[in-house]
Amino acid sequence: MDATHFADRFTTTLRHLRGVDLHSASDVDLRTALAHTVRAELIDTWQTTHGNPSTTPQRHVAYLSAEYLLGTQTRNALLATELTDTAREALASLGLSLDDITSREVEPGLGNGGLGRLAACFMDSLATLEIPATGYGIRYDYGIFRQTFQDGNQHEQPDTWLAHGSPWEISHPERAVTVHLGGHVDGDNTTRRWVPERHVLAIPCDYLVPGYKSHTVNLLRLWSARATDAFDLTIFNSGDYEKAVAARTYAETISHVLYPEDSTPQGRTLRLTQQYFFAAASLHDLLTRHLKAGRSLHTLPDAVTIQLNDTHPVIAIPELMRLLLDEHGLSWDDAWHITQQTFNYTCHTLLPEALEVWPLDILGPLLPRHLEIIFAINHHFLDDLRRSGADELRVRSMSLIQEHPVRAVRMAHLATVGSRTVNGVAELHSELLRTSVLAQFASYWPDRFTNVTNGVTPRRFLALANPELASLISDTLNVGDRWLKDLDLLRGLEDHVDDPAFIAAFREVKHNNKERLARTLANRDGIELNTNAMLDVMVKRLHEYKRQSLRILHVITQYAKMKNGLIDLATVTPRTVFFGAKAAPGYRLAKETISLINAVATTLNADDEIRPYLSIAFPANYNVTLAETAIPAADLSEQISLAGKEASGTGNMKFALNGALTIGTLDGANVEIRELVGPDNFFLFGMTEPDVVQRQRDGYHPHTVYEQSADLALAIDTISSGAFSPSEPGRYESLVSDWLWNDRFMALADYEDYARCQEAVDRHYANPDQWTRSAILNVARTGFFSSDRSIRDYQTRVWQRPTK
Ligand code: GL2
Repeated sequence: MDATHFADRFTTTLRHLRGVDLHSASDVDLRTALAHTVRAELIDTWQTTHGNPSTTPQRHVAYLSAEYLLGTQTRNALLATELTDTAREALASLGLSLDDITSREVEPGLGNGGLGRLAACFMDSLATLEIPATGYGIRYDYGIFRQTFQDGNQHEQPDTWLAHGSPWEISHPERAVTVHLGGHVDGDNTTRRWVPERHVLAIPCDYLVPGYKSHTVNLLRLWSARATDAFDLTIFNSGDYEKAVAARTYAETISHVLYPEDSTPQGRTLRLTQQYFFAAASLHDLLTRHLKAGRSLHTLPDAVTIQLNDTHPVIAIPELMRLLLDEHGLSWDDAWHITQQTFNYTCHTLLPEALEVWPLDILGPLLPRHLEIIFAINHHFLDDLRRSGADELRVRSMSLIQEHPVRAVRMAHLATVGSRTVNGVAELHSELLRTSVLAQFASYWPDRFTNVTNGVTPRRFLALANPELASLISDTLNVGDRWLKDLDLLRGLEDHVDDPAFIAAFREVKHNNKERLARTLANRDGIELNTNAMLDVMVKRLHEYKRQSLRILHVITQYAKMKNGLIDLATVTPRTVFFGAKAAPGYRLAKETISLINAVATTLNADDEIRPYLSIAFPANYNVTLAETAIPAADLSEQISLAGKEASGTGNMKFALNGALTIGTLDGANVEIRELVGPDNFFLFGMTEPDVVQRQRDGYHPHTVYEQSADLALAIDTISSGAFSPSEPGRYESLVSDWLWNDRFMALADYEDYARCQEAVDRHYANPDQWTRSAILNVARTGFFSSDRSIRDYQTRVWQRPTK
């Protein structure tokens, strides 16, 4: 399609779809028409990919995830279809700017953080690698809350991403699927029948997922909940209007809002309802398609592999059993064989509180038949276990049911028992799964466990986010943009690491990216960014284990020393410390940390003497869109979680690929980043995971650490003195006393080594050639972290066809 043709289609779409012409079009009209114009291009390819499943020889991948953190769609679709220049030219010919129109696009924030963003990267890679796949999830009416700061405190506003419609969505109310809930189970010992009490409709809302320059467009099918007419009518006819409305409200609440807890879920009935709602609708979809293609249910594992993204969709395992047993009349053994060969489970955490358990008194009333099936699965499993010689202690600890503090289903155990393969998301994490969290399962089924290290899509996080670096790479490697599909080609940049012209160009790109970020922050937040300072970035959800506290404590020490004349300002490497972080609304310590960071920011940034050397930028509402501008501008990437707690991290990969150096612990994928970029190009500090275990065993006393470190004490005492909260000196007492007497994630224990390491960062940065060299090597050596590689690993380690 050429620019004239594009312009023509665009204006026609404006007229026919929005009923406006160019002169009367609003921002929303322009954005919607542009999206539809590009979307039309994807539809034909999509229909060949998904038209007729029986002619598809490849096994279909179904990715089940409660979260997809997609980011904006239009620029990505233009990139994938190679229409960016055409669109730009076409719009310019109409007096419009592509960048203006796309910059106002609203991102669907249907996820909390890394787990949801990973799902989005995987969808991109599946399509790019031409693997037929469907992503299934929930179309939340409200995604992750919009964060604002009032007096430095986080406030949550509803995320109204659908306010002006969703032009990338194709919704099919006529293809709704009914999902049942509640009720009881009838029957005798041989035939059991679920008599549900409530029914809701699941409406498929489809998003097209284009592969980059590929022949595949995949589908992301998000389910939206609606009340069934039948349900409403019965009540309505009985004359109880209020009750009819209540029924509708109940149904629609299911897909209303994303739970904003990252890594620490709360066991609420509505959350389990959400999980079952999308798992059941998705399985219905998959089975219908399978049967329509004339296939037998016994061949399901040959045709489809279902990847469970964490435990959120694990209720799909007993649901498939129920369908096979109760609806299709299969025997237990056959149903179990099919189920167990179809599912795979990815675990994304090590925190015990993040491993979901569902109390029987929540699960039972909502899904009575599923609870029976779970008990039966457990019965068979524990019998086998006993037969293999396991003692009762072992049987109890591996059981799918926990007895204390309340009887509950352990979803990670159910997932492990019901899946063919279980994987962790980085080498260290998979190892810790095998040796600690799921150790007994790993020794019982050693072959079931594997690792697939996470990855990120270079299309969004290099080509779109960092166009200047992308074109420098293309010019330097002389392979066009082939590297975008084969990220190992970045290795070729190593040949240019001593080339003065390349070094200068690389440095200029970084500087331009800082200028771009400065413009964004000025417009978006009224924040002034010093583009001549080192940009030191910590962006991720706010959680104690990630240790934003460690970062801010060190900033405070530096500030206090500068104020007290303990640091000669003339020797200081100027830094801007950039934070982006949302806290779960009910997470008190996390919210206090946000407040403290803002208070320190206010003090530092108002201090004319200090500000040129040390300042803080903390824009509210960090999201994918802001990440795309912040990451390319970063010099230093803060990945400072307590070793053994961050399963992988994926921000760490995005920074390295964009030429930031990491200061980090040996945690998650940091370990692999450091191995690849080399120890000279990575700033390592802190305890290792075995150190952490040992230290905890020996008894950890943070107060003693405080007494023994003058610098740490300076930071904490400065806070306690009220320096950042003059009107309320005791404002941060709860944080301080938690550090001194609890410090579950041992920020204090790693403080001294972190401070030492930050000095090494300063020395390295003081030599720009040395720093740029390290930055280039970070880009050159991290091609491994393309999500294309992760998906290929899933293909070879997880998704091979089962052997009979
Ligand atoms: C997470 C992990 O915490 C994070 O380390 C990992 O990179 C991602 C993706 O695998 O998954 N687990 C989790 O529950 N959330 C994550 O981000 N929310």
